[in-house]
Amino acid sequence: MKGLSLFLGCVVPNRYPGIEMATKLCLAKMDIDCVELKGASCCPAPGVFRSFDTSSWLALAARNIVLSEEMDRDILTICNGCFSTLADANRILKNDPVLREQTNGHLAKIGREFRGNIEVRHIIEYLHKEVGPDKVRSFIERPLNIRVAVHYGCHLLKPSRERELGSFERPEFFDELIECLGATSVDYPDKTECCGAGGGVRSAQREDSLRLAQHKLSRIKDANIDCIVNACPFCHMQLDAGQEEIRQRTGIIYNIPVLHYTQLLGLALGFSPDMLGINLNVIKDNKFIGKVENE
Ligand code: 9S8
Ligand code: 9S8
Ligand code: COM
Repeated sequence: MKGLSLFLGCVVPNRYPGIEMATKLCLAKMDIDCVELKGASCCPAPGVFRSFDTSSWLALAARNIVLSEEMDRDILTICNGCFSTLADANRILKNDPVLREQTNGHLAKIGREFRGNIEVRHIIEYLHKEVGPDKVRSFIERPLNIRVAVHYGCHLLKPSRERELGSFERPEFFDELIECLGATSVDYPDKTECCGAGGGVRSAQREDSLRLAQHKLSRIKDANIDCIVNACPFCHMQLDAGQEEIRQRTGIIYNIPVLHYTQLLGLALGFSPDMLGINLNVIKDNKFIGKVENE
């Protein structure tokens, strides 16, 4: 199997740099061969660019893929949106000779060519398939005795015919990666529902977008959990910053800590909450931090 190149996307470097720290600490600790994908641009975001203009979406995605091809490494994404764009574009370009030729015409202008010899991975499916919950468990230094509401997000599961992740209506792979850290993944209604951010909805229709987030957050609050765990910085932003936006509009206070999976994993691997950037969230909950640290 090839080594990996880490594709950061836009939201992590610009809004939640703690997720980048957490990812790098976890990969190093688990001895996973991964280097940064230098020179990458926006993936570009599937729900936005792809919806407007497929050929420029494909050309920009192809350029990012080619950067990793040139290093002979598979791409590792830490965001559902980036995974969606890069995995879908990679598959389309491998299988459709017409689109591949058209895209290579664009790439030729910058002296590059799509060859189709690498894979695109998402950190959750990668850890589940290539490392496995048992091996992940073997790295744990601080078992987490907490209740977690996992939020899969849309693009990790769909289009389901392309994802090969088992059931997309009742998926289990993400829950298994949480339970192997000692935590309990709590079931709640509408678990696989959208956070409301994707597809440009958060930018274009903020009020509708927050209504969807509010629905999801209230379901989660009722489940009596310690934190939400996601695998997508865009979901992360919506569920974290969105809580404050909802408070300003409605007065409803959820106060639920939100962690990217790499931050939860980092806690279990023994890193401090500060090293993992958990304090960079909008929602700061010292009770949660105390509970994790005093176990
Ligand atoms: S890059 Fe630009 S906007 Fe974002 S984070 Fe994930 S999806 Fe791809
Ligand atoms: S859910 Fe629906 S479209 Fe998405 S993956 Fe991330 S953002 Fe939240
Ligand atoms: C969501 C990405 S993760 S997008 O807004 O649908 O492009």
